[in-house]
Amino acid sequence: MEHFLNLPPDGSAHGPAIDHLIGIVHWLMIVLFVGWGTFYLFTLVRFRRSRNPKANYAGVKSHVSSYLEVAVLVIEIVLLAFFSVPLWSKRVDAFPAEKDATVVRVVAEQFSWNVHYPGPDGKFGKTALGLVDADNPLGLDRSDPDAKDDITTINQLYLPVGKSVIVHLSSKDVIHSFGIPPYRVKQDVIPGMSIPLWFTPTKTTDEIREELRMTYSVADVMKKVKKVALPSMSTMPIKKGMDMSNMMAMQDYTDQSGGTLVSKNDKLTSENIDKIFDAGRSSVAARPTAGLDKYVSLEEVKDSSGNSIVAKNDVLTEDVVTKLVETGMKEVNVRKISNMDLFVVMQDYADKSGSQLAAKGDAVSEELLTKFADAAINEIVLAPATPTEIACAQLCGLGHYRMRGYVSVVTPDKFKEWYDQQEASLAPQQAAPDSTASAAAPQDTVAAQGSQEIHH
Ligand SMILES: [Cu+2]
Repeated sequence: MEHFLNLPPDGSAHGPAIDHLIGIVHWLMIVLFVGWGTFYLFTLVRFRRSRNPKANYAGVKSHVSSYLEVAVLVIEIVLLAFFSVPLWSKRVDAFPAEKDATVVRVVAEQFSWNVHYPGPDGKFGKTALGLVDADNPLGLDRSDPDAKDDITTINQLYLPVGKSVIVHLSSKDVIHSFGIPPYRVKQDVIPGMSIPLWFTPTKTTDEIREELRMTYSVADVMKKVKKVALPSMSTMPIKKGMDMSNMMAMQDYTDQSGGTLVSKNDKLTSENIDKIFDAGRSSVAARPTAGLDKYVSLEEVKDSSGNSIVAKNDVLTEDVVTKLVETGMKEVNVRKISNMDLFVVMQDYADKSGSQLAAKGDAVSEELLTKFADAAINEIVLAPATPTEIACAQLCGLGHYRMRGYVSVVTPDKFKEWYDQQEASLAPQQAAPDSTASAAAPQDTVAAQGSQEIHH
């Protein structure tokens, strides 16, 4: 059943128990669905009008249905009392000792995860609302002795494998939800509360990525080639209140003092048309929107002076389409975009002459796919770049989808290396504790490293 449900890989010590419970709950639901469904169909036939012209006021006399209901109730009580509640109580009660665990605070905000490590002293430094700013989202008070060695990161949660983790969760604004599917944890994060959560990662991020290896057909993407017509530009008369939302401006429109009213590539909504009209114009240079951003160009396009304006493998965004339209082109050779840029290749690849095309861990780009195709490599092995992410499982606002924290579960050695590095980058700031600017330094370093280290 667990296999059939296609659950994400499980890298947590308590994961198998959770998956097992998910499995039996599904079995119970299948039995109930089939049982009640069959009973419903049975009643439709058995109590049809032609056979029962008169209603029977006595109703059912047998006790079978009562026994069945009791049986369902008993099964549900067993599931709750012997599976769910023990599992749940272990999650919320049987916390490991803090000295045996990696202890970390995670403070959610719209739309990021702020991570706070206590440093070697094991004590979280004081935080204060008044100190919160863009460079110090946690409001950490670096003048507090306990705070001197504290490490903070944004959207980067590093953890060593094989050691329990205790995460103290809180939120600065709205309700978020801290969920890491491969580690089978999920907990709502509520402003004004500090909620602890614990789990023991048994697999590193790299190991989980290995489990997600899959073969991808380069040949199939390359087959999705076609010629698409480009929209043409025209000068259209305008009137006040006109709506041309499916068209876009092909030039900037300014008022008398030179202020921009409507920019090139802006949609010609009725407000924008009114702005242009009110500025004393009676026509507008426009083209229909192309909606070709699902395609990448197969050709390089140069302007009249020979400068490349669209490179091979560029996505045909509206900006790019405008550039093509301006050259007077009527159609362009494209292929469907692969949408594989969140994946990395899982082995080294070289062309026939032996020169390297990609190394394990390289991100899959449209350009790289074209290189593979040119080298006649038809299939590649890939996996998600970031298989262990903190997903916010709560619709917490319009930027909710941007709220992605990267979890890097690494070997204890690598974790120590990372931790020491973070500590080392704190050193110059300790020499100048009064400087607020330097408080940002460790975070900048982390943010910069983070983007590179995702692939490791
Ligand atoms: Cu959120």
